[in-house]
Parts: sequence; C-alpha cells; structure tokens
Amino acid sequence: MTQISRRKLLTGGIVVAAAGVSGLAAANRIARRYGLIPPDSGGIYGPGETLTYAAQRLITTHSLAREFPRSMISKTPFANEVATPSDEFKRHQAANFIDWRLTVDGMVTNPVSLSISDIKAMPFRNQVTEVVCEEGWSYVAEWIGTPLHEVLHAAEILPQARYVVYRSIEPDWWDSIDMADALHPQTFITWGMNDGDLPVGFGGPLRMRVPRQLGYKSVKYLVHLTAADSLKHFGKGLGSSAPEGGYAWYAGI
Ligand SMILES: Nc1nc2c(c(=O)[nH]1)N[C@H]1C(S)=C(S)[C@@H](COP(=O)(O)O)O[C@H]1N2
Ligand SMILES: [Mo]
Repeated sequence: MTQISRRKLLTGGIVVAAAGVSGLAAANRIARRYGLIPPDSGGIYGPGETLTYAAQRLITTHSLAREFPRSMISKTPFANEVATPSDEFKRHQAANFIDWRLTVDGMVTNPVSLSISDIKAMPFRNQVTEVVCEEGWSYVAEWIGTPLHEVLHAAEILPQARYVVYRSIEPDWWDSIDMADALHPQTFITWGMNDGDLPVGFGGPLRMRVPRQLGYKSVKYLVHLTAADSLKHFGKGLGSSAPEGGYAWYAGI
C-alpha cells in the first residue's frame, strides 16, 4: 500500500470514528496507536485536541503556509508589544544584543550557545507569511531567518528527539513543537523583517516563526532550545504555557 493511501485510510478512520456514537474515544484509540497524542490530551477538551492534531498530522505534514507577494506586505503591521521589558532585556538592548545567546541543549550530541552573528553566518532564507493572532487580527510581513532545522543539525540532534521546546527571555513565554514542525522548511529562527533587522517590538533580536500555527506559537526574544523525547517534565507537562492558560498546544492554521 502506498504512503498516501495508507494515510487516507488512517485519516478516514479517525474522521469516521469521530462521527460515530463513541466517536471521539475511537478516534483517540487510533491516534494513540500511531503516536499522535498531543501533550494537552487530558481534560474536557483533550479528545478534541487529539482529533485536531492527529487529523492535521496525517493529512498536511508537508504542506506549506501560504506565501504572499511582496506587494501584500502590511504597511502598518501591528506589534503586540511587550509593555514592560525586564532590566535584563534593556541591558541587552543597550549593548546592541552583542551578548545575546541562543542555547541549544537536551537530546543533542553537540550542545551549542550561539550569538546573533553565529546564527546570521548560517544558511538563511526569507518568506512572506502572515502572523495570525487568536484574537482575530493578522498582518503579512517578510521574515528573514535561519531555518530551525539548520540549527538542530549544527547541534547534532539525536534521532530519538520528538519535540523542540523553546523559551523566551520572558519567563512566562515558552512553547514546543513536534519534529514535523521543527524540521518544516518555513519554521525559522528569525532575525530579519522586511529587509532590516527584526525590530524589538516584533521579537528582535531573535524570534521563532512557526507560520503553520497561530501567532502565539511564534515566541519572541528567543534564548533557549531543548530537544526532548517527551514533554512531561516541562512546566505542567502540557507542552507549553498556552494550554496552562486554556489555549491549544497544537494551533494549526
Ligand atoms: N515573548 C513573547 N512572544 C510572543 C508574545 C508575547 O507577548 N511575548 N505574544 C504572542 C502572540 S499572542 C502573538 S499573536 C504574536 C504577535 O506577534 P507580533 O507582536 O509580531 O504582532 O506574538 C506571540 N509571541
Ligand atoms: Mo495572539
């Protein structure tokens, strides 16, 4: 059986099971068999979260977020700015981010601590994609960055790793993605925007861009990546700070 028809069969199975009487439970059994259980699968909304994540992963793993022509770049993009940056952040900003480091650890053979110029020296790409906030607003911008897979490759990520956990210098902002998104060609460690450096309001000096998911997964002021085979021991074990506040871990768009 080809990969595609197997995938269709599985997806069909999940969707049909979800439509049935004991639907969500059956869909969950299928998802569990294929290891497609998100970290926030418990609680009232858990079965729904599992259905969304498993169905998305079986259908759209390799699809790209829409890219726009440069003429559609928003003239006045809205930055959801951080009202009170910490003293630590202000010190980095005053020093032009010369001491900013992105630490990469966890399930890697070669843990690294990269400066902004180390990252800029790696292969980079650009994309014109949309930031979509769960509150209903969006904007289109050009993002310039090093694909996350380049950084993971430099750190020699181990094949057992299933997730990448990422943290902002803002302690409340941390998140994680599975390897399908971590290795996705549009998932960037972003350092440029619209032909210039990434402005602080938009997450400079470093921001994760995950254009296949809602804006809150694109964490600003990135300082730390950890490769892991489980999310159990991070925070409350739900995969990110988002489900701790009632939002989905997997926020595909
Ligand atoms: N560190 C950090 N990252 C963050 C946020 C934040 O407040 N702090 N807000 C998130 C949310 S909810 C959205 S919608 C986008 C907004 O991106 P923008 O500021 O470029 O508009 O950033 C996300 N990343
Ligand atoms: Mo948001």
